[in-house]
Amino acid sequence: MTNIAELRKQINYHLYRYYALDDPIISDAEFDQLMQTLRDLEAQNPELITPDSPTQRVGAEPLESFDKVTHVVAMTSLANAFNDEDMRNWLGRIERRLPTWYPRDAVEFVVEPKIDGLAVAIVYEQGLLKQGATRGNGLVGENITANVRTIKSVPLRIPATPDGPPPPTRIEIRGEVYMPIKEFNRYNQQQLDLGERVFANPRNAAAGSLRQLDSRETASRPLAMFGYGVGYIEGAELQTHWDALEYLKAVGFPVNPDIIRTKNFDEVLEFIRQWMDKRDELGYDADGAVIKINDLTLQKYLGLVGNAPRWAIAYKFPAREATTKLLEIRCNVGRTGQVTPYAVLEAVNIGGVTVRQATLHNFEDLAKKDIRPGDTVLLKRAGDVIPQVVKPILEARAADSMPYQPPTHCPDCHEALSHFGEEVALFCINAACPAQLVRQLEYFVSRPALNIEGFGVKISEQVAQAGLIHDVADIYTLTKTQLLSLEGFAEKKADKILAMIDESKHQPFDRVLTGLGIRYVGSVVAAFIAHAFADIQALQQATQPELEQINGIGPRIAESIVDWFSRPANRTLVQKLRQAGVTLSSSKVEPTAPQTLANLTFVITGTLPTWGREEAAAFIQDHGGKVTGTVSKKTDYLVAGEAAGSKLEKAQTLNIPIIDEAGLKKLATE
Ligand code: JCF
Repeated sequence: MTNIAELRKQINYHLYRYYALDDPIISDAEFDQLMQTLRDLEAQNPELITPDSPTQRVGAEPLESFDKVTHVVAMTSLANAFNDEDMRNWLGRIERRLPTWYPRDAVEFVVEPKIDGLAVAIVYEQGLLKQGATRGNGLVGENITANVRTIKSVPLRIPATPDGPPPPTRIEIRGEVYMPIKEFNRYNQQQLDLGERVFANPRNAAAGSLRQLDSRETASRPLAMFGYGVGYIEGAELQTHWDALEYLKAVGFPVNPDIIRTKNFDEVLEFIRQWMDKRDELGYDADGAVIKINDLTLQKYLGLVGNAPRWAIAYKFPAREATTKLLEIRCNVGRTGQVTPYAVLEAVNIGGVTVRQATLHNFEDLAKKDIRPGDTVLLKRAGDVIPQVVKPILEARAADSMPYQPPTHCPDCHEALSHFGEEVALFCINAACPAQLVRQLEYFVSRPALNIEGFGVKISEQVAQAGLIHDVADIYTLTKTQLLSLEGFAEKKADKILAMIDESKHQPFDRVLTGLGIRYVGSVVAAFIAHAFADIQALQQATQPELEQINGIGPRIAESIVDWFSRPANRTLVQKLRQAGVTLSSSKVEPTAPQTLANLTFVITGTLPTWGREEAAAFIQDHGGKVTGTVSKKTDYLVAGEAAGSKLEKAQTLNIPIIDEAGLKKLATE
């Protein structure tokens, strides 16, 4: 048997290679394999689970509220500089205070990009992560330990390196938690696909994710961290800030690789200039640079002014902000029918980019900020993110201005809009709404779905507007003559598109499922479904409790699927796709096990002696049986293990046969 401690060490090392060094030495698949082995071992030997096990990063039970944490050493803010002159003045102030014994040309500077995230302090005791806290007001922050533990680049134990120094008695590591731009854009796209809220910027994304009382939610957010200093340390000595950063690297804590050290102040300014010019390429949202005096003794000597250190300063990059006139508030209709507002602006240049439109996020946000047509508004642009309207400039508001009223009717098809349950979002529920059709088609042909190359946004609009299609299945009946009637189409292009459409019929089931655009069913969930259901017929007939039995599907997704199939227009769509010859079943329908449990419905409860509940469910399903979550008259057998509770009682009252794991195996082999 693999030594569990050894395996854990191996995995932690690979996590360090991946997250701290950005230099993995095994493939993702190999890594997943190691993790699975560890999970299996821990499942069999729960007493061997340790708090620093990589399996313990999935989040814990939700909290009622965060406890307060008083910082041992205050977490100061930084004074700001806005130009080179401010920087030279800062240097002048330091040189004037330099003690006589300190040679002027011995002063060293450390310069780093300033990340726009959330400052966090992490305490390790004897190498073990004990506490994570927000900065709060600098003196008192919030205890977010459970959330910090889910950030994969944060080691649960230091050293995380195989040859690192021994762990210090205690250390408080400070740094910035952030969401990398790539992850931010990916996360927001996924939220859009699910019809969910998006974050305005990476900073809000990091702050919002860390503020979750449910750390399981934080675990699902792609956060990262860079250490930028040590609050205090017991059991090791540090002479300089650079030493501190080197020390963090040595124990395997991630440190921004862009940080530099120099004695030359012109070089300091030069580096700041370079980052400013390539800030869109840094991979994280940087709002400036931080310049620090390297020598910790000198830092101490210089001390604080107010609540900011004299020995450090933040050089703020010019804000990519501008004011302009908001001409009009218009609305878009998305694929799910969700209507979202955006601003049409008088063109304005922000940091070299001409902006004519900006996002207004949603109607709630719009109302909260009381943004009105005709207002002069403050705009902001960050990284690769869509420009956003920050607020109206109230001083410049016209006397006769009126609050904005959200639309009552669809801007495209003019049908009345509706709300769903508690949600503030507005929806156009007209299945024949042309705007939705264009969005649905765009999505159907997109890369994660049917991946029909060459069939872009433009063609989607053309075929919908020409009335050639009424749902996405209609693309399979498009004719060459029809395509040739559209602007910009010649023989060759029409032939090519038709061939690509034809080819897409062979795309696998999960891609077709993705393309249907069922709310909450993106490509990941679609893959789970395609794995669990042999064909769309079976999926269409599944009830909500049955769907909830499937790995990766919760009540919200299950409800959405049932709702989708309950609509006649959608059932017609499925029928049309079938007639067109599109793949609507999984290829791996070949049952390997004899279907001895066909037509039988099982409920599993309690702890089984050797199988986990999922394993037992897989066994039943492999043998053709069904597994549901609740005992009812339709249940044929209750499979009960140790500590079975209310389900056992219910089965007894309903006179449902109760079997154990051995009984189940026997039943399947008879
Ligand atoms: O990246 C940052 N946002 C950042 C903030 C980096 C630093 O080195 C900082 C900081 C705030 C305070 N250093 C201090 C002392």
